[in-house]
Amino acid sequence: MTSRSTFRLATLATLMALAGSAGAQTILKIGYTPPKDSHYGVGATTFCDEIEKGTQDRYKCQHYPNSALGGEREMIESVQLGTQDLVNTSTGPLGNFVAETRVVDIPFLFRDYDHARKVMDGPIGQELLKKMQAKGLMGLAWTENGFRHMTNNKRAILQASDASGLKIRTMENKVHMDGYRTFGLLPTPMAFPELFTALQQGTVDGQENPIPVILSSKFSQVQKYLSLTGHVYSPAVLILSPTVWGKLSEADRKVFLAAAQKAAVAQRKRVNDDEANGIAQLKKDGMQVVEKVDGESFRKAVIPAYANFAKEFGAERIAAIQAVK
Ligand code: EAX
Repeated sequence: MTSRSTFRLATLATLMALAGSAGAQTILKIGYTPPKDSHYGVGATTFCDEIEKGTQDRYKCQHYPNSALGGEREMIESVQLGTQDLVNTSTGPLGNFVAETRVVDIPFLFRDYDHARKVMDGPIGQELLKKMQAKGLMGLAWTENGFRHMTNNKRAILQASDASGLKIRTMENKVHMDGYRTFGLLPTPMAFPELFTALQQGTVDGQENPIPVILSSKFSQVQKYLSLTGHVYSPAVLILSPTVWGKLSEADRKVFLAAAQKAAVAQRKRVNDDEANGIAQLKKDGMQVVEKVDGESFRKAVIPAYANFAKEFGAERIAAIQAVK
C-alpha cells in the first residue's frame, strides 16, 4: 500500500468516525399550542429528556410551543406528512383524522379525572391509539389537557340557561359543537392560535378550556367570568410521525414508548397541580369565578344529543366507557 492510499484510508476513517458521532444525532421537532411553561410543555420536556437519555443523545428535541408550527389541526397534518416529527395535541381536531376517537369527546361522558385516565390507559383508550396508525399517525400515549370550563365576558354562568345565547369559540370538533348547542351556546369553531385575539376583540363572547390552558394562555387578561362547568374531558395525545417510527430500532422504539408513558404521568401531574392552585391565581388575576355550577342543568340539557351520539358511536360503546370503574 502506498503512503498516499494509507493517508486516504486514514482520512476516510476519520470522516466516518466524525459522521458516526455528529451525523447520528437526529433533532425531532415537537409542537404544541400552549407555552412551554404549561402541562403540554411539561409532558413534551419529560418525553424529550427521556429519549435523549435512553438513546445516548442520538435523539434530541427542538420545542415549538405557542402554536409556532400552527394550530392543532395543522400540526397533526404535518406529522401525518412527516414534515413535523411530534405533536402533543388535544383531541380537538383529531376526530377529523381518526373518526373513532370522537367518542371520547362526548360532553359529560367521564365522571372525573380517575375515570377518564382509567379509560384512556385501559383497553378502550389503547385501542384508539392503535387506530391512529391506519391514518398515518403513531399515537404513543394519551397525555392530558383536562376538564374544560367556560369563560366569557357577558355574565356569570351558574346554570345552563345562563349559557344560552353566548357566542363561544369551540375547537374544530363536531361532537363538542353538537353537545354545546344543547346548552343554548352558539358554537364558533376556531383554531387555537386565533383565540386570544378573538376574545380581545370581542369576535366571540367566550371560550372553554381546562384550567391549565386558561392559566398558561393568560385568558384572565381578556375574560372576566369563569364557571367551573367541567362539561367535557379533553384528552391529549403524543403523536409521532410514522416516518420517524419506521427508522427506529426495536430498542429505540421501546425507549420512545416508555418515554411517552413518563410524559403522560408528568403532564397529568401538572394538570392536577394547576387544578389545585390555578383557580386562586385566576381570581387574583381578576376573574370572577363560579365554583358551584348547577351541573345537573347541563347534564339534563345534553340528554337529547346523547340519542345522536348513540346512533353515531353505538349505545353499548358509550355504556362501556361509562361502566369503567
Ligand atoms: O390543546 O384548542 C384548544 O382549545 C385546546 O384546548 C388547546 O389548543 C390545547
